[in-house]
Amino acid sequence: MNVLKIAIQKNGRLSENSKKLLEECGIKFSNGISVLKTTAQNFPVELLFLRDDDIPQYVEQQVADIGILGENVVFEKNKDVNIIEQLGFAGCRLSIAIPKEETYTGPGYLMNKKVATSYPKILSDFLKKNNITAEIEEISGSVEIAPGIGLADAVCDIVSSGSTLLTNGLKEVETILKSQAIIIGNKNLSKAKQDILASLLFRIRAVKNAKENKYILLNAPESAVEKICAILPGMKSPTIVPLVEKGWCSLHSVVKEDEFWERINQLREAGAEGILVIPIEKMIL
Ligand code: PRT
Ligand code: ZN
Repeated sequence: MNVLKIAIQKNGRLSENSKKLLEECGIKFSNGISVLKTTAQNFPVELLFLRDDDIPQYVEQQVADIGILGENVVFEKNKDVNIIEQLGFAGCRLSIAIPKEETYTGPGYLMNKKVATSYPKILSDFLKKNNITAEIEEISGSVEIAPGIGLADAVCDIVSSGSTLLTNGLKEVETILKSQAIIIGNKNLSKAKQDILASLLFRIRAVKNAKENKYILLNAPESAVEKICAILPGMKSPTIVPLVEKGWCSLHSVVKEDEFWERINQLREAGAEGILVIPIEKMIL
């Protein structure tokens, strides 16, 4: 029987969201005793639990067919795999940071300095692109303490809120890479595995679209409908249902999560009342 083997992070920032995404796609996993892998009960996939750093290599070698991990690790490992889909979670950036009292003058600041990082490939590409000669000090963890203990002049590390840099007396001065969780895939998947992947992606996109959008219902006088329709494009166009009260109707549509507040104000100004905003569970375009 054909099964698509999916590598996810065993223990870390990506683990919960990766499992949650698959569960939101309606895939149920048995709580097997094995800590290495588990098989889905109702979909032809198997989960392998790995360190994120190992996932690109295992996908290249087809120990796993696809993997879920951060773009930062994919670009650093630089394996021969396909990038299949961006997933929109685990957003972060790989940035250069320097002691906060220093003045940054651009990439040239790093000339002949020592930079500590767990991302030597991405950093070295950045330095080359900017014609900078600098020493790369590769360390695997707690990169942010390197300048404080005299190991390096600057760091190149993952930043999310920025608070780790701040507590270590550093400031972010240059973003080298913006990253989020993605799906990578082996380049030689069989037709049967490609078909499983296609139906998995169909479900993932429905979950992602649902998260990025809200269902909106509102009441409005008929005279305001045209103006409101221009603000609410919807998937095709808004649904309009007459209300018992003469001259009034209810409009239903879909708004993008990130445009939401801006649209709400425009709608109220146009005459909308009783606005309800509801999460969408799945959205198939
Ligand atoms: O054990 P394994 O090798 O599997 O895990 P790991 O320790 O290498 O990775 P993990 O679980 O820490 O992170 C997995 C992935 O999450 C990373 O590869 C990124 O794609 C993504 N991600 C998102 C982050 C962060 N946000 C993040 N904030 N990875 C790490 N951090 C760390 C960063 O290294 C720094 O120490 O958090 C600190 C900075 O956070 P702020 O909020 O203080 O800026
Ligand atoms: Zn790792």
